[in-house]
Formats: sequence, C-alpha cells, structure tokens
Amino acid sequence: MTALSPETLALLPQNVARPGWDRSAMRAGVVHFGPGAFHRAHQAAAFDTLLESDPRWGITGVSLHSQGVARALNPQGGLYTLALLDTQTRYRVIGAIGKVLTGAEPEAILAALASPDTRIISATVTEKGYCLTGEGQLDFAHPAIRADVASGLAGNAPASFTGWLVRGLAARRRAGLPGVTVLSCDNLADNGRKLEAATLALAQAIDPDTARWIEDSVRFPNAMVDSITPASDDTLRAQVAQAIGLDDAWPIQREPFTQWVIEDTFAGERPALELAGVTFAADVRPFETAKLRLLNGAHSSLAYIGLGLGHETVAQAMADPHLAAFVERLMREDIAPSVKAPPGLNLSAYIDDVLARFANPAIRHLLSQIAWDGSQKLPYRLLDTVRDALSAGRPIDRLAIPIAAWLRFLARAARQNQPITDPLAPDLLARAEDWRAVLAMAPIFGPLGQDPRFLTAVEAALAETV
Ligand code: CS2
Repeated sequence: MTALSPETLALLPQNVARPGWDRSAMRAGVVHFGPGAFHRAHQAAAFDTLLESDPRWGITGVSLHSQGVARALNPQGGLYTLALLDTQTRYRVIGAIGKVLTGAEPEAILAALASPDTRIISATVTEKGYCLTGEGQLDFAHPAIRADVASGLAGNAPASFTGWLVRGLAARRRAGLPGVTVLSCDNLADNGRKLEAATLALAQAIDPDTARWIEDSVRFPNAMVDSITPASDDTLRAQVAQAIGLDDAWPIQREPFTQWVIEDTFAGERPALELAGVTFAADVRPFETAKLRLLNGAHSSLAYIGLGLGHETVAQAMADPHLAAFVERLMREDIAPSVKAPPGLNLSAYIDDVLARFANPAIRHLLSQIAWDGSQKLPYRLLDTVRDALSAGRPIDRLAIPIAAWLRFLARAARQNQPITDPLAPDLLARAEDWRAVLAMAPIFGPLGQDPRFLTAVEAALAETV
C-alpha cells in the first residue's frame, strides 16, 4: 500500500479532512517535548486548525527517550491520521508537525529551542518527566537532574526535560532573543507553576544569571488539557488504512470531546488558539482541580477496581452496573465536595458528561493503560481529595476503596511476578505484600501515609470488595 506523505495527500478520499494550507510555508513556532499520542491527538490538532490562518505555528516535536515517533512520522513529512471515535468515526490528517527530533540530535534540539521562530516550548512528558519530589519540587537526588547539574550549560547533552529547558533558555539569552512561553500540558495540579519553580531551581544551580533572565523573560502558564486518547493498536491501523487508502505508520485516535484551558500569561505573542476552541482564563486552577479529581480520579478508580474485577476497558467497567454506580457515587458524594466549580461550569452536569464519555462504546480505552504510573498519578487524582476531606471532617471510607484497589493491584503483580509500568516499580513491588510499607513511601503519600484516620480507612477498604 502507498504510504501517507506530502506527495500522496492528494490521493486521500474526499471525506478525509486534511491540511488546507500551504505546508511549505509553515514555520515552527512551537517546540514540543513528548510528541506522543496525547499531544498529537489534542494540542497538535488545535495548532493544525490555527495554521489555516497563520503559518507561523507549526510544531517541531522532540522525543528525548525514543526513536519510534521520529521513525514513523519523519518519512511521512510529519503527517499522520487522527481518528475521531464516535458512532461514525471521522478521519483527519494532521499537518501541524513539521518534523520530530530525537535525543540523538542534541545540536538540532538546541537550535530549535534557540530559534527566533520559536515562541512556545510545550510539553507532554507525563508526570514522571518533571523529576519532582512528592512535595512537587525539583528532585535534586534524581539521577537525570544530578547529571544536568554536573554538565552545566556546556557539558553533555541534558538528561532531563528541565535540563533541556535551562540549556535552551540560556542559549536564547546568549543569542539576545526574546523570552518564550513554556507551556506544560500534563495532568499535574498547578503544572505551569511547578515547572516554573523546577526550571528556576535548576537554572539557579547551574547559572544564576540564566535564572534571573528566565524569571524576567519567560512565562509558564498553567493549563488544563482534556481528551480521552486510547493508545494506538493494530485495529486502528487497519481501520485507518481502509478509510484513507494509504499506509500510515502511526495513526492516533481520540474521543471527539476536547478541552484546553490556558492561563492567560504569555511571554510575547499569544497564539489565536481560541480559533481552535481553546479557552484563555485568568486562573486555570479551578478547571484543573475539577478535571484531575473528577475525571482522572474516577478514571484511576475504574482502572484499579475494574482490573481487579476482570474488566479490560473503561466502557466495559462502566457497563458493570455495580462498579458504575460506585464510581458515580464517589464522584458526586466524595470528590465533588472538594472541588470548587470553575466559572460557568455546573459540577453535576460536568459529572454527567464525564460518565457519558467513559461509557462511550466506540472507545476501547484499556484500563491497564490508565493503571500505569500510579505512584505519580494518585497524589493529584485521589490523595489531594482525601487530604481535603480529612481537613473538612468529611468521611474518606469510599475514597479509600480505589487506593485499596491499587494496593491489591500491586500485590497481585508482585505475587504473579508481573512487571508494572511505574518509575517506582522496584520499590513498590518489593513492598507490595505489606500495604503499610507502601503507604509509608513518603514521595507518594507524605504525612498522609502515617495518618491513623487514613490507615484505618485503607485497612477497612482492603477488607471489603466493591
Ligand atoms: C487517563 C488520562 O491514562 C490516564 O491516566 O486518566 O490519560 C485521561 O484519559 C486524560 O487525562 C483525559 O483527558
């Protein structure tokens, strides 16, 4: 089958949407770290829409730790297909990514960061890509951060994303270029502020002048991003080949719904992303909290409880009436009271929408995918809610159930000698048979892991089944 590429775009069937602008005029205004499925499904699609009216907002992707995306996309001139999953799947070829660089090309990455065209450096590097401690500060004991402090501004290529930011921003300063906007698009509460503090801390350790320049010239808006993006699989590849009549090495799929709320704090020009449905807000925190606690908190709950019950996908877990009722109650009675509704959002309607999105049978979202990196996700998704409930004197019995399900998930993996995907996997699996030892892991639980009220609730939840 002929491969998807700029030369074969014209062969696409009429019903497949494609870039309507002149891609040869596209310039890279964005350097994006972590051009994985979520970025390609969500932010790249928004820039793709913006490019219809402004050619300056193309994207250069940077994949620090893997070659796969570069290998798939570069031969296709950066093009790939996005499948919008609904009763009737729609297909759209996205052209916003010009090329993808890998960690093996440090000079090219530095040149992209220090290019006058670059006005946004964005990231979806997942929670663990930030190298933060349990308290949310840069972890100077992390091997990548230690290496970056040791190499300074001129030594080996940076090992961490934050290291790359400091190196790139220092190069911009030296070149006399203006500052940029650094835009985190990961599921961390206060993502922009955390990245700002981490970048400044690393810059301070490496070169205080650069730290001062960053403080003056760079902005780190908070952002909330939302769209359910199941990993690509062979079924998707076959469907896409059938629909577009061309071979796409790495198509992406997502639900039709997307939301992107960005704090209105930019260094220099703000891209007109409102043309692509993006909301700019003075304060993104209420949106973040609602999304992380209600949607992601419920997602992780469905994942750990659902896997324990033998379910495979979110839609299957939602089709289990007992589990669906439990999660709905958890959202309405235990999580919602800790969430202040963002302006214009009705929490009860928001919960209805999230539940309907989870139940969408057109989406095969594997619970095992959501179960990844629990040690990094649970603090934002469930533990903050537990802390708020405790300080407000609300019960935490139900909130302890998904935590207990995660502990059981770890214990099962340890007993069956199954690997888990989590940066703390060795430590978690070594402690998994003793739940109190897991709760004692300070980077995950902090003082909460020693709180007798929490320990009692988790113990009771472990004795129960949903
Ligand atoms: C999911 C998220 O994999 C996960 O942990 O909870 O990726 C979720 O689908 C997105 O945050 C939705 O915006």
